[in-house]
Amino acid sequence: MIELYTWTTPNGEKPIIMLEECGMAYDLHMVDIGAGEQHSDRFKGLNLNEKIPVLVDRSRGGHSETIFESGAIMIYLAELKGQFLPRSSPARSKCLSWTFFQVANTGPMIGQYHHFNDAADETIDYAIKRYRTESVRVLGVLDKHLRTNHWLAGDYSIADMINYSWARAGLRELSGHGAEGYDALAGWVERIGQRPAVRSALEKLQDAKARHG
Ligand SMILES: N[C@@H](CCC(=O)N[C@@H](CS)C(=O)NCC(=O)O)C(=O)O
Repeated sequence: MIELYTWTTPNGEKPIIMLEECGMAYDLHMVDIGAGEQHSDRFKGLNLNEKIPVLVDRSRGGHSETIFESGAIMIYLAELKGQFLPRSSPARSKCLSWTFFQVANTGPMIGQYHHFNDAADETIDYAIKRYRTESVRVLGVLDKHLRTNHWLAGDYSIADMINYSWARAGLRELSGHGAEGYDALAGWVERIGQRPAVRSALEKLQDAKARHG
């Protein structure tokens, strides 16, 4: 059985979207990061970095696999199922380029912008401006690519799934602060959000959050 440890954040949404897209069975374990559950000894045993998401695959016969970092989880599932990641390059390397673009750019930049703009206990104008400018820029890179591409890397793939949640959050947070007019990106976010697997993933996550004690 696959076990997913996650929460209702952009990084937490990615693997459940993939699991739903692949039609896989899984157990959902909610880790309330607002309440600090990621710092428990039990969770540290799964990810020393104390961050969600983590996937544990106990369906491998005699041993189990524990995978942290959302990019690694997406690639693991894609290879396990033989879906949503082309087997050979150039299609594979294109898909991996846009996958790694997400974990290296939109996640850290928008995440830091959100921290300095909304959560920090002191206002540091330089940090807010720096992360806002970079967030708007990397969203602009996605928008530019999507003006001439229906999906990020050929067919719908892990590159689209992994970029979706941060792009959706980024457009919401940065419209009116430089990310307005990204119509191609907004259209792509809308297309992904309408997919039955994506809707089901996000609903299941919210339901599990509501049930989490
Ligand atoms: N690079 C990691 C980032 C994971 C991450 O930042 N997770 C956040 C939630 S979106 C978290 O667990 N934060 C809790 C904390 O920092 O204490 C990935 O892609 O999996």
